[in-house]
Amino acid sequence: MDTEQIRHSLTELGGTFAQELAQAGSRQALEQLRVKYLGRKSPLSVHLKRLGSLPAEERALLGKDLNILKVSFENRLAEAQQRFSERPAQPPVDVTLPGAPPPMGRLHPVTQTMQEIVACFVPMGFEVVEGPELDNEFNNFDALNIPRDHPSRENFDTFFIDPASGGAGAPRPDPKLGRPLLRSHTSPVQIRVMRSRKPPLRILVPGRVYRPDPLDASHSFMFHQVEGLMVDDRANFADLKGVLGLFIERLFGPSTKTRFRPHFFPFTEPSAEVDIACAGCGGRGCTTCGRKGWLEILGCGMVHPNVFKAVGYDPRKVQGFAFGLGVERIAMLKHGIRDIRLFFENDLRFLEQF
Ligand code: 2NL
Repeated sequence: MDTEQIRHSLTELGGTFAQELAQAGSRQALEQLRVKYLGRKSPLSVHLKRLGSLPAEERALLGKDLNILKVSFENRLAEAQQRFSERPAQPPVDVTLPGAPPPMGRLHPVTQTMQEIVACFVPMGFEVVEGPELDNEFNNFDALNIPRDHPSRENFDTFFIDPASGGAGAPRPDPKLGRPLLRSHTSPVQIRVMRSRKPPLRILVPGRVYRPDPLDASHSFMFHQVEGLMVDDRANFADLKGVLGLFIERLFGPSTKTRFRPHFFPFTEPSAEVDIACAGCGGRGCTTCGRKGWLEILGCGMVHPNVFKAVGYDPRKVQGFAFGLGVERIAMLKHGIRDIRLFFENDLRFLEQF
């Protein structure tokens, strides 16, 4: 072959290389191409070996061309190699598919129960009112006919707050209002409402309350209450029974048996506790109801005249009833929960069941 024929064959070689490279579908195919076009027995190598026998001028020119082709083959093979070392193509994304649902939260079972309780009273004309968890001795005790020497005022029965802990700007404790404290029931909110409004009143007060009880399966230093108060010139014990009867029907079902049992509260007279027949045993007695057949669900009574006097109402002109219940207790009865601490541990295995 003279140099002219060699050049011609190189053009063809470049063409077939490009064709075969485009068809190479694997690493092995590329390796075969490398051997065929760059290996020791390849036309390129053979031509390069023979360069020595050519006249100096032709040798330089053809050598240059052969080298350009060789480098070009090497580069294109390396490029193709890259294609195969990339990760296998992902299946295309279907943008019309619905997205992965984001994890949804929910209301805490105590909040759910509180809302269910409130929803029973709203159709009976009760208005929801909230007030501060940090209140004072007057609203929490004095106004509720709990005198200064009453045992529930002892340091051990209430969380008193050191007024000095508020710093230099802390309000000076008013001797009439007494020391600041964490409310032990939501009644101080009713006191606030009665002191600022005239009857008739129908209010419902949900909220957190605090009592320094040692923790056990049925006691917590913080829990939730819903209290209710109705005051006008004629609201009587029959109205109390009607309102609470309707509440129990709505929350526990229309055939729930109830009983009113005499009781004592300093802020009501007469007072009662209300029980429902235990759903676990149908009144026959089981471990849920302590073999009594009845479950206590709330306390109630006619507002004591001393409470009306304390808020500036004339007990000869107004009368009314009040009631209070523990939300956790109701939630435990409704769902068969055996330990109140589960509500406050934030364990999702518990909370996600509601
Ligand atoms: C219970 C019992 C009760 C009240 C709360 C009340 C409030 C005012 C006046 C009169 Cl302002 N009474 N509240 C009355 C009776 C019972 O709660 O066992 N709660 C968990």
